Amino acid sequence: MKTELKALIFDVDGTLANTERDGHRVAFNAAFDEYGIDWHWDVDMYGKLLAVTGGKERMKFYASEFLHNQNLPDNFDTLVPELHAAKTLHYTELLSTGAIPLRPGVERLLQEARTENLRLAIATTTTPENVTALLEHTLGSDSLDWFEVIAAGDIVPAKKPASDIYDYALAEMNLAAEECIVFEDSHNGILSSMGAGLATIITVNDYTVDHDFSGALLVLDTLGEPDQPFTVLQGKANNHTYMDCALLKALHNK
Ligand code: XBP
Ligand code: MG
Repeated sequence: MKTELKALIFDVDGTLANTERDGHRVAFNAAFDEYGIDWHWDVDMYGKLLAVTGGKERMKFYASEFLHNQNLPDNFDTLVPELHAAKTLHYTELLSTGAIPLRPGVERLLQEARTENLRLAIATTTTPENVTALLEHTLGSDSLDWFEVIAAGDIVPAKKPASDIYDYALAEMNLAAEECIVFEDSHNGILSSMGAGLATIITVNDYTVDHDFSGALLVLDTLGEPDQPFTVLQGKANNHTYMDCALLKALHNK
């Protein structure tokens, strides 16, 4: 007899909402402008930079990988956290305009999971303020309480693809990996969740559609809606056309 499905754990960036191209990227560029730094990350370059999770880590990766640490701004190492704080302000301001909606099916599935008493959590590398801003401006302030644990940012020493953030969320909820299903969107994300032993459903986006999702429970284009069916890219969805708790329980029991 398999264990009962008790909780759903969600990644944020790329999974709850497509925040990278029109959110984080734009905010990084605004912070560079604010500080008079002549860096501009276009859509293609930003895709390459997503190889590294975490904004501070991403700036250092850009400096080493693409600029070979040449001609960097003065005091670059101490500037990075400052630039990152400025970027977080630009990002949260952008979200407060309602610029970035949730992906299809996300709100419906969260609501259904609450009705069915499935426990909810978040595990992300992004800064905690960014999660709060996204939830508040899409689902309303009350939605922060829907999540028993919001594991985010520098709370653990190693960001995804390390499993630390998922290990942390499981420990906080006192749950075994077998009792949960994770929603992710990227290769680094699934490496992290599978590293913690967690079954993982993927919804891809433009930046991650070609990633390796070996071992995923299911790979979809979106979670789908009753009038907006998902496309199954890998795995079997038992003739369902959108993600709901019945499909989650069936997948969990397999
Ligand atoms: C998300 C990220 C984040 C954001 C930026 O990865 O890599 O770093 O791009 O957030 P995942 P910060 O979805 O796999 O958790 O700038 O706040 O670090
Ligand atoms: Mg992600």
